[in-house]
Amino acid sequence: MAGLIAGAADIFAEKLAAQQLPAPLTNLSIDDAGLSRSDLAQLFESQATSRRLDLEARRLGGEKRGYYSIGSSGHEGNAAMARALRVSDMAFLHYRSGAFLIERSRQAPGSTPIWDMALSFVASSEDPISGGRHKVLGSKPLFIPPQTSTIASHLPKAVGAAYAVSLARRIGLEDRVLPEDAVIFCNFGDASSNHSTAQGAFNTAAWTSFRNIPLPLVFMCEDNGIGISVPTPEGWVAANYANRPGLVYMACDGRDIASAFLGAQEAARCARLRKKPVFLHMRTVRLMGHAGSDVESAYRARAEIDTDADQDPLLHTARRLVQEGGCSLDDVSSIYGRIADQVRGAMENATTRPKLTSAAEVIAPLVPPAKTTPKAPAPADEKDRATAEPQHLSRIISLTLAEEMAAHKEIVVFGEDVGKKGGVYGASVRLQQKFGSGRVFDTLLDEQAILGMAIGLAHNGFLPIPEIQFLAYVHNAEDQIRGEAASLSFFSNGQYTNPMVVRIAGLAYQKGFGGHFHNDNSVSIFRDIPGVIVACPSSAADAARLLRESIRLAREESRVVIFIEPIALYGTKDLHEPGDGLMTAVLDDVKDAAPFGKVALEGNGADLAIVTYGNGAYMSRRCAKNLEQENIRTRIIDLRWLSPLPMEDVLKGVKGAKAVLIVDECRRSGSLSEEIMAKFMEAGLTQPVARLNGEDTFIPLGPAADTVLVSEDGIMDAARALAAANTRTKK
Ligand SMILES: Cc1ncc(C[n+]2csc(CCOP(=O)(O)OP(=O)(O)O)c2C)c(N)n1
Ligand SMILES: [Mg+2]
Repeated sequence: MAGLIAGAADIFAEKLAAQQLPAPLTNLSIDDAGLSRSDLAQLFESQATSRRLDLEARRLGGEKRGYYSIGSSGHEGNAAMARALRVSDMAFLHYRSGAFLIERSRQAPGSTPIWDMALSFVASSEDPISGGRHKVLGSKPLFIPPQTSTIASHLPKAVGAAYAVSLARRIGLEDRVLPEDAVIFCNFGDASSNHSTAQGAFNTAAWTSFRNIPLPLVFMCEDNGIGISVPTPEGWVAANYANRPGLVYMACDGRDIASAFLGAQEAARCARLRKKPVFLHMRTVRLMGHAGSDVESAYRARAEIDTDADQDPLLHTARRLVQEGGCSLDDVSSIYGRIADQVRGAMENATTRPKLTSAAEVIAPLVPPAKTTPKAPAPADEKDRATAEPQHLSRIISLTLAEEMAAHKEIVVFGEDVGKKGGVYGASVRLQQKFGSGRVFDTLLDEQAILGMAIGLAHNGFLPIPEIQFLAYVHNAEDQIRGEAASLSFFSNGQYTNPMVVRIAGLAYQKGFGGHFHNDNSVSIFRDIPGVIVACPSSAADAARLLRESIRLAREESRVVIFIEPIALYGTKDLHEPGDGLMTAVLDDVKDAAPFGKVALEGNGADLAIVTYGNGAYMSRRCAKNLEQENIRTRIIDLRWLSPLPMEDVLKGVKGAKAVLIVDECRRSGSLSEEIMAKFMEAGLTQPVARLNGEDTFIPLGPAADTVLVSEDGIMDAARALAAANTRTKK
């Protein structure tokens, strides 16, 4: 035994050798839990394998041949949950779930969990889940999408996935990923249960269940009593969840495999058969500190650390193997020794495997691989008369959504007030009447829940089109896009994707509601998220074209698209004169889509190219007419795509123009005009360039708003100044 503990202290092995097995925690037998001797032996193997992987990861970390490691030691009771669930019960895992993953792999013949995890721990490009990008617990054949390290951020999508299981059944979705009777599983720590993201997910699940909507979901809180160095108040978790309306509370002891398996089975059964969300509270211990670099003795008393070590779940399973499993202590020791050798061999081998070596390789899965067989559109539904008449932007959006929903049965639209009311601006009007409350539904008031719902739905083959009511309100839920939706393809090397089109009403110039929160003019939070596409239409016709292309990008290329709808243009009908109707469109006449990465070029004036989007494009069009009367001939380059910026097309568009004006309605700092300016510099643009932006401020109420926003007067002045400078240079 001594040989196998070299490098990192193996307290389990030491205690086993010293025959220090703990007293039973319960009077349950393995028979009571429905476990056979061979079940017990297999569970022990999974637990022991996970433990040895932790120890080896630490050893390699210490030798600078591996990386920061956060282990599963003390939490190996979660193997019982893996055994109680089916492999197709999608699992969103806490980082201490090594034993769960190993145990689950028994249900997928041919799995090689030790080798796979070893490759992941040493960041080899052969790691089958992340391709060497991150140490994550995940697997495509095991239905385990990889999770990020942000605690609790996987809970909203678990709720969404559970909702997606029952919704797929209700509306008869054909191409679903998960079986009809699947359960969704997620686990997390005791400290994480306090996070607002977790609280939001519990509340969403409870709210859903309270309304008698089936939600086959198990939340498992693995309570080791501490979060890094901060103890969770004794009894807090039970007190908090034992009596929540809509949540079924159960408890078990993860240190004792019989108790853990009983609890796991009961929770799985309740979720699967009663379709109720369950909160399973599993007692665990944390062994070897929080993570590889953590010095636990700095904040925990020695006695406390030792007490936990005495209650090691491996020791409890070992005791059962001896008392009920027909093994001797020597048998247990030799099983453990064999596993230790196997894990060490795998880890050593893994260190010799290749790593990612170029930026191109690293970033490749930010754009997911194209689908091999995009689903064919269904035959078009009967036409809405409204498509034959001129419509303003918000109505065109609802009509385009209707067109797309009729063609693609997997599309679902949801958000705050999108159902009966049809959205606060009517952009989803009449969709619920047409497609039913399964495909168009009101959510509870929680943007994080809405976006988590979108991710979860996407995991079961839906194409979600969530609506965020106002741009200013996406910020408290931003991580669901930034940390979760956008990163999934990256961390799974393109194996998991969550395509969606997030519609967001935003930008300024709104005359109805005033003030900042309904006039938020910054989109910078989306523009730096790797892989995310941002689109913004500036007219009704373009809204149809851009929305079609955004939906295609999500459906066929699995992309995450943010679709910013300028609120101020929602109801705008006229461009130059009252009654000209130039901002409206007849949907039946707009047959095309706006190709991704291509700008809309209007006019070919040689004096000035105006690069703009959204409200800026609207104002620039109006100004172009007036400038023409002053002999300043313009062309307008409507970006359409705000991220990634279609710079190749922009550079083509400005060619031959004597000057360039960037009309960027967003506030200056972090604005896309900064990026355009930088790219103009890099491209060696020779024409004079100027830019207009909103001031770096929040938007005030009433006419004061005009003092801080780009205005038509401002555009006229800047255009004249550029033209005059050109005339002077010519002289
Ligand atoms: C949102 C967020 N904040 C902070 C952290 C840093 N962090 C990582 S683990 C952790 C403690 C989690 O404790 P608990 O939920 O009890 O899980 P345990 O590690 O005990 O299993 C913290 C604060 C994080 N990963 N995510
Ligand atoms: Mg904890």
